[in-house]
Amino acid sequence: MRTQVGIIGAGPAGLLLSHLLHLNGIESVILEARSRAYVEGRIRAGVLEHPVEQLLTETGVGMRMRAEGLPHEGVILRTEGRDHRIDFKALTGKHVMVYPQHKIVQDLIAARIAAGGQILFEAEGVSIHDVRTDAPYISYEMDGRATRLDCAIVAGCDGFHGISREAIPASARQSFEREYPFGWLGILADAAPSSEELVYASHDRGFALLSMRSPTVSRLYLQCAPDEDISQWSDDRIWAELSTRFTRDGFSLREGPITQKGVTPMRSFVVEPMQYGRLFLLGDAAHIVPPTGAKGLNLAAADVSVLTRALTAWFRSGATAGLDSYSETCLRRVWKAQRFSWWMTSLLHRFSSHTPFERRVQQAELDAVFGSVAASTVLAENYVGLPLIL
Ligand code: RFL
Ligand code: PHB
Repeated sequence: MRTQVGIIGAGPAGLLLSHLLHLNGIESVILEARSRAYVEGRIRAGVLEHPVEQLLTETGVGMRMRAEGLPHEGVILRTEGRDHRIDFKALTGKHVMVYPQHKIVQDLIAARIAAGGQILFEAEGVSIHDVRTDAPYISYEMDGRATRLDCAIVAGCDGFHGISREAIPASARQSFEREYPFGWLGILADAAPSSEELVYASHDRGFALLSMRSPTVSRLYLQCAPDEDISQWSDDRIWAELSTRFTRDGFSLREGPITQKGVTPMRSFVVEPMQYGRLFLLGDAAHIVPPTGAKGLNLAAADVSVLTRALTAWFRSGATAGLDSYSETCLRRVWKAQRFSWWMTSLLHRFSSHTPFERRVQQAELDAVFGSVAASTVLAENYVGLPLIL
C-alpha cells in the first residue's frame, strides 16, 4: 500500500492531522494499535483552548462540540476556604471550551470515515524504516499478515508509550524530563457538577480539581502518591477527602455513583528535535505535561497545525522551509506550555519536601496572583491558549 503521509496512532494528534491534510488535498493512512471502540471510549482531557476550539469549528468538525460543549469564561482558584476567580473574558476577551477528548476522537473518526479516509485499527508490530531516505515505509501486521505502507512522510502520533520516538537514534535526540513526587487520583461520577466553573483547590492535605464532562457528569481529581494503591480508596473515602479539600463556606459537593477510577503519574517531558529525516513527532509522542494546566491535547493540535502548513507547502511546491523549521517552531510553543504547566503544578500542589519557608513562599505566590491583575492576566492568557503557531 502507498500513501503520501503514513500516520502512526489514532489519538487526537493522528486523527486531526489526517483530517487537516485531507482538507489540503493530501492523502494519509492511519495505523492504530487499538480497536475503534477502545480509542473512542478512552477518557482523558476535558479542556480545549480557544484557538483549538476555533480550529475544530473552522475545519468542519465542531458541530457536536458547539451543541454539547460548555464554554467557560473563568476558573476558580480556591485556597484556605477562599475563592479567587480568574476571569478569562475580562482579562483576555476569550473563553475555553469544556468538551471531552473521547468525543473529539469520535467526531474526527466519523469525519475521516465519511470522507473516505483510511484508519486501520488493531495494526500490530508497527515499525518505521528508512526515514533518512526519500522512500520511508512502515511495516505492520494486520490479521496475522505482514504488510507495508510506503509513504513520503511518517508522522509519529503514537503517544508517550509509542514506538516512533525510539525510531530516532539515541545519539540524535535529547530528552528533558521531570517526575513529580505525586500523582492524580481521578474519578468520573454520575453527579451534576458542584460548580459551574472548574475549581483548582490548594489545600494543606493536597491539591484537588473539580471538573466536568457534561451537566450530569463530574470529573474530579485528588493529589495522591504517584504509586497510590487505588484499592485503598473506597467511594466513601474519595468523597470525604474531596469534600475536605474543597471546603468553603456555603459550598457543598454533589455526590453520585463513581463510574471510573484511576491514578495518573505526573511528568514533564520533551524530546528534541521533533524531527529526524522524514519522521515527524507530534503530540504526546514528543512531549508530556502534567495535567494541571490542561495543555496536553492542545499542544498536540498546535503541532498538527505547524506540520499541516509545512506539508501543504512542500507537497504543492517542494518548499522545504516549513519542514526544516518544524521542530524549532513547535518547541517554542511546547516550552511555553511546559513552563506554564510546571508553574501551575508547583503553585497548587503540596510538596512533602517543602521546608516551612518554601511553603510560605508558595502561599505568598498564590496570594500574589490573587492580588494582581497583571499576574492574573498572565495566567489567563496561558490558560485560554497562545496562538497555535508562534
Ligand atoms: P494519544 O492520545 O496517547 O494517542 C496515541 C495513539 O497512538 C496509539 N499507539 C499506537 N498505534 C500504533 N502502533 C503503536 N505502536 C502505538 N502505540 C500507541 C495509541 O493507542 C493511541 O490511540 O496521544 P496524542 O494523539 O498525542 O494526544 C495527546 C492527548 O491524548 C494528551 O495530551 C491529553 O489527554 C492530556 N490531558 C489533557 N490535555 C488537555 O489538553 N486538557 C486536559 O484537560 C487534559 N487532561 C490529560 C488530562 C491526560 C490525562 N491522562 C490520563 C494522561 C487528564 C488526564 C488524567
Ligand atoms: C479534566 O477535565 O479532565 C481536566 C480539566 C482541567 C485540567 C486537567 C484535567 O487542568
